[in-house]
Amino acid sequence: MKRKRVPAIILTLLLTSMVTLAFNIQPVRATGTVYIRADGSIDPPTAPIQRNGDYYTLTGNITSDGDGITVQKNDVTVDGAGYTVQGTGSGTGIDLTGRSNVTIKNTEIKTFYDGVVLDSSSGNSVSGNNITANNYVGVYLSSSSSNSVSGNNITANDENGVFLSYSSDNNSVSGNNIANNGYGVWLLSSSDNNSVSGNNIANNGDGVWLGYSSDNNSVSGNNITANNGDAVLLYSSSDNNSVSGNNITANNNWGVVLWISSSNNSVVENVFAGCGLSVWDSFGNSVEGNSVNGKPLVYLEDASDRTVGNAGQVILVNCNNIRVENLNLSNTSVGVELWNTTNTKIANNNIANNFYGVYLFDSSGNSIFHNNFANNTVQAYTYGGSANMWDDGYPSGGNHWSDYSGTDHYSGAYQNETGSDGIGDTPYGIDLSNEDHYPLMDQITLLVGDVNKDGYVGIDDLFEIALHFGSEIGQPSYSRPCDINYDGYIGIDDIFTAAQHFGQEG
Ligand SMILES: [Ca+2]
Ligand SMILES: [Ca+2]
Ligand SMILES: [Ca+2]
Repeated sequence: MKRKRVPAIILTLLLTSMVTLAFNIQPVRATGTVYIRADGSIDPPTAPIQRNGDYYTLTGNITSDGDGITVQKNDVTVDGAGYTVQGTGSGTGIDLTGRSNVTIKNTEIKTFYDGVVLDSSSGNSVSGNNITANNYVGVYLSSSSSNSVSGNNITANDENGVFLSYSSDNNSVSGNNIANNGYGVWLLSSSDNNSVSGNNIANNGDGVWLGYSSDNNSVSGNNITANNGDAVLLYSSSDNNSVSGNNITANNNWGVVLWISSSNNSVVENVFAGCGLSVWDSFGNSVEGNSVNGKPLVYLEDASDRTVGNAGQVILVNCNNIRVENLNLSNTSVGVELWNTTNTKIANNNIANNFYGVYLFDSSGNSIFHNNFANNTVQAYTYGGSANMWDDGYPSGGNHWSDYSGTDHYSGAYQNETGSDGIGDTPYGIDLSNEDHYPLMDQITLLVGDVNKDGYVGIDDLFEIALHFGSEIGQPSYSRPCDINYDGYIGIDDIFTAAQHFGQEG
């Protein structure tokens, strides 16, 4: 077979266009790892870095399918001048292993395994960089102390934005934007005396974790917002830490959790909105001056014989005989939490739109009735064999539950007598030891005497009671809202009680 010959002119045209293409559309060529050697030299010398004494300035982008820049000299500054150090998913963007007093600034560091690594490094500064889209951690500190990570934009890293581990102490993480990472900031494994302050920590899996004996750290003045899990979690013997002055808003799970032997921490003057505090087997913590949805976060430990006043959330640890009444405990992580608490009364509250309405750990012998439980993800959660009273007997009744699906055709203590009574005919079950025997069909009103629930105790409320005067539970004329004292009879004391609240608004 005779080969077809390609005419020379076509070959020439083809080659010309290929050469033109090669010049016009340059593929991203890996420059490979650039070293700043211990003697101060740049290796390879063709790398786009200009040296002026101990000051190294990038003059172009660096791409590498291994590490980006490895710094082997102490006491130098690497100024990215806005250029990019880019990887291909493996290696470290800028490696400061074993370094001291090195500054990395103004650099975009992206798509490595880790963005910046400090291992056994001290006194270094990582500031004003854009550290993004790395496969593992944005800035990783291991066994490193007295370093500063500040003013960086640390986003979209798969695992952590900033990770301090293996006894990384006395470091400062401040003024960074730490967003859209797998997790925000982790301090683990005996990382002590670090400061995490003035950061914006948003839309991460969790905000800040302090775990495994990480002590004496400070988390302060941060904006911790819209993280998918917890805003701040202290766990596993993380003690003597301070969480203060943070804005903690709209995180999907807890605002602050003190979990598993995290003790003697202070949680002070934080502003929670749409979330709050939880405590799990942790004691001796100081919780003061915090607010939840604009109202005080009430935390009592080892307290007894007290009434909770105004509150947006109530946490009781090792308490006895506390009264939690007439409160609106809504739109937070948990409305009321009881840990090893007994003999406490939770009554006449609105408990709505929380993750947990009421959360009881090792807490028995408490009375929870005449509350409105509305649209909490978990209305009531009990743990550790807690056994409590969820109603006030018959006819006084239990709570209103927005997810109760029973009907009301009968009356009587056994709900087997003819005539409805405003109480569900079947119990509302929580678990084997916890059951509301007399769930209320209608929401209770926190304003006593406001029969028609218009937020005011007026003459129409008194007329309404008078209209049903003399009727008994089970009779068609009986109206539970008019039975102000819940005794199954609409009588003169109901009118008197309502009259005492005449003119009140709520
Ligand atoms: Ca009934
Ligand atoms: Ca009214
Ligand atoms: Ca009555």
